Amino acid sequence: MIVKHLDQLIGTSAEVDTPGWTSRRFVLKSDGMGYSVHDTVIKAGANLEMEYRNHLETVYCVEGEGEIEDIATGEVHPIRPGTLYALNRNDRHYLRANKGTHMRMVCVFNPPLTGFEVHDETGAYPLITDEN
Ligand code: 9YT
Repeated sequence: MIVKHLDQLIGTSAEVDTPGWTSRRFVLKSDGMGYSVHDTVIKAGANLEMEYRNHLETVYCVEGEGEIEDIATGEVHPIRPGTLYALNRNDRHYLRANKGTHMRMVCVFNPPLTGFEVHDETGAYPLITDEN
C-alpha cells in the first residue's frame, strides 16, 4: 500500500516548479498503478498552451478559478472548484488561471508520467505566464 502526504513531496524531486505551474507528483509510472496522480498548482495569471499527444489526462479543480479553451473549436469553459475536464481526444488547449488566483488541480494521466518529462514534457507546451 502506498500512503503519502503532500508534506512529504514538497522540496523533493516529486515537486516540479515551472514559471506557469508547480506540480507535486503523488503516483508515477514507477509505482506500477497504470496511471499517475498529480496535485498541480496553475499560477495566477498563467496562460498555458498544452497538448498531451501521448497521454490522456483528467483534471479536477479543487481551488481557484480560470478557464480552458479547446483550441480546435475555440470553445471556452469556465473552471471553478468542482469542475472536471477530461482530454479524451488528447485535446490541444489553453489552460488559464484568472489573475489574482491560482488554480489547484488534481490530475490523472494514462499512461502514467515517469517524472522525467520535467523539461521535455512530450506534447506539453507551457507558453506565456505573467503575475508569477
Ligand atoms: C493541469 C495540468 O495540465 N497538469 C499537468 C501536470 C503537470 N504538468 C505535471 O505534473 O507535469
